[in-house]
Amino acid sequence: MTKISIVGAGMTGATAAHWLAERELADIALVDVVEGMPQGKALDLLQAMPVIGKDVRIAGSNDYAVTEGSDIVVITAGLPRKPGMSREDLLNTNADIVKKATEETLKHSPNAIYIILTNPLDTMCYVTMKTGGLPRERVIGQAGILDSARMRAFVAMELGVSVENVACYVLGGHGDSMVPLTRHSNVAGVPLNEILPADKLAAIVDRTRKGGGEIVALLKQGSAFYAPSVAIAQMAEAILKDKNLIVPSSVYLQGEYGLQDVFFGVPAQLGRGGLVKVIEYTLNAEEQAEVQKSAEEVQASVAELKL
Ligand code: TXD
Repeated sequence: MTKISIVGAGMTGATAAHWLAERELADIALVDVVEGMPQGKALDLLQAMPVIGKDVRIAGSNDYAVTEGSDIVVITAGLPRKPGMSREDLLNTNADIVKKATEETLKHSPNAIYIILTNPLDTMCYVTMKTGGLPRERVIGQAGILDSARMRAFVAMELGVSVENVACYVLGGHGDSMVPLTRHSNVAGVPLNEILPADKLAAIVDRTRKGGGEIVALLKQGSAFYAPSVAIAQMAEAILKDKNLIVPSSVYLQGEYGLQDVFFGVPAQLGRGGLVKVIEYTLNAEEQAEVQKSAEEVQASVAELKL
């Protein structure tokens, strides 16, 4: 049976398990350091399966042995942002956690594909790839689906159209310097910059960039978890079903977009082997400059790492 393990059974990890179980994609294992918590959440979710009619085995443990034989490992373990805290503040604490999670899961699932969520996201992807000595195809960061979905939601609300008609593409690091592409984003094929007045569009771009912080400020403890975790489910489904789905993801660049040796949010085609292909848009000078600036922020964060 196909299996997905989730390290970190907190808000995003457990909610991802929920979305995944609903899709009946794979058996699920939850791992966390908090005693009893992954076991309790797994049992609770398992008991929901008869009601929704899904045959999914779900186990929770504080021991990595439960992850044995995973096709996909999702890492959400770490500390979330507190109000006023930047994603970079979390850097070294979370790097140690992600390093351990990578080492331990690889022992039990040497062929797993990794989906990373822990912040600072692009840097944590780098930690997993380096720690595991993994090829770039097997380490993919989740940020872009979320950032793009936020923008899609705002555009749909503004125009009063179905979210299904709105396609948005956000490139860049998962930080406030992310690059929402307004020329490429569209409503039923019409580019956003032709459909929305400049001030409305600028406001949507700004709200998208600060979308994570807006929720952190409202929640007062913890950060967003519904939208980030459904993004994990979409990525896992694309991989397991070999869909070749193109979604914005953080992947390791080797010259694409003029960038080297950095994890960065770009449209990525996902299939059974993980990353199949990076899709390159033609950017104008202004967009390329924004991409460069965002990449420099990610590179600075990696440079601060004590691996
Ligand atoms: O889009 C994105 N990439 C993001 C990322 C969207 C939302 C959240 N984002 C980041 O994911 C966030 O900034 C954090 O770095 C992670 C996890 O966020 P979440 O909201 O799920 O945090 P929780 O609820 O605190 O859950 C984290 C769990 C918690 O249960 C801890 O006990 C556990 O991680 N944890 C560990 N598990 C296993 N092993 C170790 N060492 C460990 N340390 C903490």
